[in-house]
Amino acid sequence: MEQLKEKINSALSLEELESIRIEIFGKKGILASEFAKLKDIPGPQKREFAQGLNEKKASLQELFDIKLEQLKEQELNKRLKAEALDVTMYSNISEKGALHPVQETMDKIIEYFVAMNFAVESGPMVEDDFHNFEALNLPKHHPARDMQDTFYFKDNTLLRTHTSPVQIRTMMRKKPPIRIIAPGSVFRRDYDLTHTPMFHQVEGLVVEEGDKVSFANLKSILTDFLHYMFGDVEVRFRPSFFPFTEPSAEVDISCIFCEGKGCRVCSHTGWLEVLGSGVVDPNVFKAVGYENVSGYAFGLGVERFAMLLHRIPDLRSLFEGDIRLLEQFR
Ligand code: 2NL
Repeated sequence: MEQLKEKINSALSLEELESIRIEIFGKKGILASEFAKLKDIPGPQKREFAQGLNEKKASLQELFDIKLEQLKEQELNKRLKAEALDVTMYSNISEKGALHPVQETMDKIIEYFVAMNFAVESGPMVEDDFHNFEALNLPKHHPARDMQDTFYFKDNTLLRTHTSPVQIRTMMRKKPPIRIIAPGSVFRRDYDLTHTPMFHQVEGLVVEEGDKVSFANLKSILTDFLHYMFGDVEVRFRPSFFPFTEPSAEVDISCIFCEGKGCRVCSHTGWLEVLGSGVVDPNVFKAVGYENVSGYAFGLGVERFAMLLHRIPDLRSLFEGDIRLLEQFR
């Protein structure tokens, strides 16, 4: 009996205690074999023997339970100590962060125009019909303001589909000369390989009194800008149409993937379209209350520039937030 108590008391782990439990209390254990002797004990002593055995079992059980609790607590404390986090611990392991390629591209575009004496303007993303469409010579029922392209709220409010309303607001607030760019997020109901419902634009606007500003000024600055962004490329102005400019031109660069020889990216034309531009339509000036002025404007999609500069094949990878994409830009 004392030996068994000693055995329980000397257990050093829950594992050891478990094997002792089986040895003493188990089906084929010491107590079981003691109880088995009961059938050989003659009648009169049977009761006394059984009683003694039950008392022995109860006191061993009590000792066992105490020991079990002790060891459980001991092991818990051991684990807590081993898994403890020192939140005050100093660490000099640091990983360098990176700008998202869209932000980095936006910064580079802004840097160019700031160096060219443009001011950076911003405005609301929730706009109204007048600033987003009407003032830009986009009358009601014009296909570009189709329900399919625009996110509408009630009461004439919508998510801006371009950053042009920033320029409209600036013109209504200030007199010429105006020399600004408007970078920011814009929204259109479109989602496929080459379109996301939110993307980024930089638009530019230059306005002077009289007839000082010409298409030649526009050509000059955009050609220089594209050389700054893409290096030694050919730049081509191609007649086009926008409701807010007249004349209008789309601007192409020679394909940076095949040097203009023709490949899949440029659809075998040798050219990549990168900008829209033009001389501001008189109807736009009328809408903001300007008279006797001249100006040019342009607009570009930042994601497209980022994709070309970094050779990113799928537009959607810019919006998935996959850390493995971002890690490549450190
Ligand atoms: C494109 C075309 C363009 C403009 C944006 C503009 C703004 C005002 C007045 C006149 Cl307030 N024009 N913006 C002009 C021509 C083209 O963007 O393809 N963007 C990605």
